[in-house]
Amino acid sequence: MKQNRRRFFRDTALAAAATSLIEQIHRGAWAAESAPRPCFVSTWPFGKPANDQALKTLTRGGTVLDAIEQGIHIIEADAANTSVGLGGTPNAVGVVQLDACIMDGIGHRAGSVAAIEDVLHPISAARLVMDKTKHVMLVGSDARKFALEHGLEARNLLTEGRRKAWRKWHLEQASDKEEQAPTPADNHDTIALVGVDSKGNMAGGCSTSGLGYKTPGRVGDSPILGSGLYVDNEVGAAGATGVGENVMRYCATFMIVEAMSRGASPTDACVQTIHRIAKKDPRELKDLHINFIALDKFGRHGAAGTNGSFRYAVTSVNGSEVLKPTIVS
Ligand code: SD4
Repeated sequence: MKQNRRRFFRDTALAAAATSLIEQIHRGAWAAESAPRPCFVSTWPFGKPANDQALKTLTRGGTVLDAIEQGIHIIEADAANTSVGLGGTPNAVGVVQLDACIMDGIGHRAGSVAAIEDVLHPISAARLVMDKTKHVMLVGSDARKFALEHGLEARNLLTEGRRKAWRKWHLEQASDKEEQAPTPADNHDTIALVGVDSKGNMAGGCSTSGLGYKTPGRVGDSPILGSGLYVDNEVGAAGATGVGENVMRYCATFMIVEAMSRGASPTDACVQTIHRIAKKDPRELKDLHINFIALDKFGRHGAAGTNGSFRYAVTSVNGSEVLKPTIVS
């Protein structure tokens, strides 16, 4: 009898230990020691200076949310990038219309603006929506009015270079020439930036002028929570770049974070999501133009995309680097 009881306790203890081990593996807890925190991950090589700024902001005492906002400012103010903020590619009638969102893991808060014009920092407009209103999303001229009333800088974002390129495209449209709109592969460079601080708190942001020469009023995935960006403070965060229509119909970043919550590594979560989308979508993989970054609570990162040219930037105390993601083809 005594022996049976002893065996029972021993077996129960063993089972509990095994369950806890499996849970820890699933939660990625084993990676916690090897992945440095804080860590910032962003889309494309141009995300590197945004990551660097984010880390600097955090080091100087800002929150991970401040770090995301200030990191994205760098790209929004850089006219060299033709798909974000200043110097962004206009829509079909030559107007730069921007989309952005921000998410704070703490409190699961979010703010978003869509089809906003003449505001240099749409990411800050999104943050103001989050911080100063009871709402999550403002759009169009009212979003612009709100942003300017709250002190954001008004700016003509259409640079001469972008205006000329648009004019050329516009004239080609009007003539009998074959359509010369930029192909999806060369006209999307959204910044999605996600980060985790040393305590495991997470935030993310996304900012873009969207697909070049889009129909006026068109809103892409970037300001849509769960599509262009998603953050779950208990699990991780993910961001997207590519053809928004092929992201937002699937709530792709939500899907990625959910996959991580079930134990997938960040890269596997991105790859699984691409396969899941591809299974449903009539397009071929190479025509989907969907690319994702992911970061979990433990500082592990990963990415996958269908564009062979997709790259992502990672920054931690160990330095900044541009990495090749898993290309799904
Ligand atoms: C959009 N997803 O508006 C954005 C464009 C983009 O990299 O990602 N560009 O569809």
